[in-house]
Amino acid sequence: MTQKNTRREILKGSLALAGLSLLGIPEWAIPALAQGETVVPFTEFPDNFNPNPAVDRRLVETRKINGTFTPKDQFFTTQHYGHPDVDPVAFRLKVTGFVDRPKSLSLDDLKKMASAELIAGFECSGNRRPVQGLIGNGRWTGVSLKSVLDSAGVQAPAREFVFFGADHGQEEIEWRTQKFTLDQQFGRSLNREKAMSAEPFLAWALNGEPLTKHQGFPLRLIVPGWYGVANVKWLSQIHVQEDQYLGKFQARWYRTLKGEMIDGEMKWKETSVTHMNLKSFVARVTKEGSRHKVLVVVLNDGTPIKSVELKVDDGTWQPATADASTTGKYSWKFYTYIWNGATPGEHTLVSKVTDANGAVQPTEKDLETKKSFLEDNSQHPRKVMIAS
Ligand SMILES: Nc1nc2c(c(=O)[nH]1)N[C@H]1C(S)=C(S)[C@@H](COP(=O)(O)O)O[C@H]1N2
Ligand SMILES: [Mo]
Repeated sequence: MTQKNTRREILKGSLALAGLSLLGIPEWAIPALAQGETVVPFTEFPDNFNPNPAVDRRLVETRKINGTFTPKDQFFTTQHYGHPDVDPVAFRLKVTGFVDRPKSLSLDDLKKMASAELIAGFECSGNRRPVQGLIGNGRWTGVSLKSVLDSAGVQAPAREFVFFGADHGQEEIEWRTQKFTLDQQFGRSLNREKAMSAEPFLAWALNGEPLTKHQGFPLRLIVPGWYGVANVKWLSQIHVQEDQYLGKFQARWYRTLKGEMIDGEMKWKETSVTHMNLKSFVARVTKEGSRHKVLVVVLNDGTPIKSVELKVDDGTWQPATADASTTGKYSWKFYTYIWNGATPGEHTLVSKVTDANGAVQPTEKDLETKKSFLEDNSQHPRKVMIAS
């Protein structure tokens, strides 16, 4: 609380100096900008937007994004049971179930195995308009999941790898007419093919520093290219089993209900939230002299990006330019569009991304049959106000 207040005080102070509040820009909107560059307000944004709606929740203010990697004190944070305290000295990662050599690994044991780096961004599958703040990009340090599993010796019947966090809570579990209230750990699973692939990563550092409590100290799983929910924080156990894991956050909460026409018939599909869908959105618009600069953020499952385009009002799609600072298969990507001749008043800016396989970011209309709100990767028309 104290920390937050202090930060707010500082923000208020610098705002008063800059006089931005006179322009109607709320106190938290202070991106570090080039000299003479100012932020153009989004008129669709909630006036009362609060990037810290609760002690254990933080959203990224996309208009403040000013670097490839999201700083640790800005990285979004969301989870179901709050932030548990894990003692790093007593910490052990247990590997149990269908393995030849069950493990109980300290942080040092893990660090001795290898130390690799991974650049990966992700968004929560619930990230959506108008704020789009459940998103971040990091440089993670850790060891590949595969090397830990190989050292434990995965046995033939193993089909499902369950990742438990140290966080837990009381859950009411319903089965037909029965109800049980039970204490449960947060758990998520990967199938054998995914778990044993080269990508999944066990990270102990973000941007070169130990993970913060918010981001899963001391150890978390990162599944590059997948939605945030796969990235189990405060990882304490990997249990290898034969049966599918059907825990609440695996089988019930993180699924998408969507209609699909197959052979002229509507099929209602319920699918698991896994890899990120191709998405872009206008993160901020700034004014530099007489021209405006539109920053577009792109995230997907790692498929190379073919193009990003931007449309102003009823104009034609115009190409945006890739920013060289955001390369790397699983990094988020920045694109910029220079908007010349913007006229005073309200305008709508919308971005659209196409990947190398020809997949195109859908419109809101295209996602009409998606009933549940997760996995909203639709094009997001941003409303901005150009001052006269
Ligand atoms: N142990 C644990 N890990 C978790 C969660 C959780 O509730 N418990 N929430 C998941 C969800 S839904 C998201 S979007 C990401 C958020 O990661 P971040 O807080 O580092 O941004 O953590 C995931 N990992
Ligand atoms: Mo999430």
